[in-house]
Amino acid sequence: MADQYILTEVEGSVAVLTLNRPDVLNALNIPLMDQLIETMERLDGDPAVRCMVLTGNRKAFAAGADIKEMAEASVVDMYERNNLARWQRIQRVRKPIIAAVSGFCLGGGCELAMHCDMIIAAESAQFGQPEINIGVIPGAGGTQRLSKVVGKYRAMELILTGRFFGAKEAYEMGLATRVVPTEVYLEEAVSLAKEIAERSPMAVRFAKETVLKAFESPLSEGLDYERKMFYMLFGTEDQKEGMKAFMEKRKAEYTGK
Ligand code: DAK
Repeated sequence: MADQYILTEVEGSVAVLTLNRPDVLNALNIPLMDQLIETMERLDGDPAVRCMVLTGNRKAFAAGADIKEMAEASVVDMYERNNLARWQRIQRVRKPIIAAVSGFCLGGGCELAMHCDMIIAAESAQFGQPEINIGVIPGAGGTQRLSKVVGKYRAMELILTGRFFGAKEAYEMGLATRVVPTEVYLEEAVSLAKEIAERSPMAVRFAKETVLKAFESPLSEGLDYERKMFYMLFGTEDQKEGMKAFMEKRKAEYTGK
């Protein structure tokens, strides 16, 4: 039987996905990435699931792409592996994903966290893009996403030196959504996921898509996009329910219709 690199647990409408290669600090090899993508896409299409949490273990979220898998690769090998296509599939997941990070979150691991929509960092979290130390540069969006989040001058220092930085610094730079005690980092992420899961699933997905648009388009285009998404929500039962519940002073019950 193939190794199970992704453990999945569904709690109500929240799915928790755990990276499971603890012996190598959850290094992201191709079979793990394939299982992760397959799981995320399956859950993205499952109406019972409204939000996902992606985590590792206390010691490591993920210490990067598997160095042993790529050490001897040629340019052609790397091209043929077409790893970027795998990452693009993660980027296309429509439901929100919260990264719950403890321990090492490095290289491709940090890029994976940045593919998520929020990052809950345990006090023990250690982020970094250390690829420069092994003769390469970030390859799954690190140069672009980290720069957009923390700004050119901080990204430049982090990527050119490869130094690790802790949860507090990640929070101060805007990379981490929250820093929480290590004992409760997963509970905090799941609790945030449950809070989001109570909202209208369509509005949540549209909100995710529209916020992401802000990173890819000029302001005028993003505003246009937002306006259209806003109007579209008036075609959902959830919008009627949400506004009716407000007027009736009760909690809305969203169905995703
Ligand atoms: N790959 C493979 N194995 C790894 C690993 C990694 N990234 N990180 C750790 N391990 C393994 C170690 O080899 C060791 O295995 P054994 O030797 O016991 O068999 C085990 O995990 C425990 O690690 P250590 O003994 O080193 O543990 P320490 O506590 O002493 O040190 C550390 C922890 C995190 C500081 C250290 O392990 C470390 O520096 N790891 C490498 C971190 C790193 O350089 N990460 C960036 C990798 S490059 C792409 C997309 C993405 C990428 C590339 C292309 N495309 C779309 C094309 C991403 C690239 C990367 O992430």
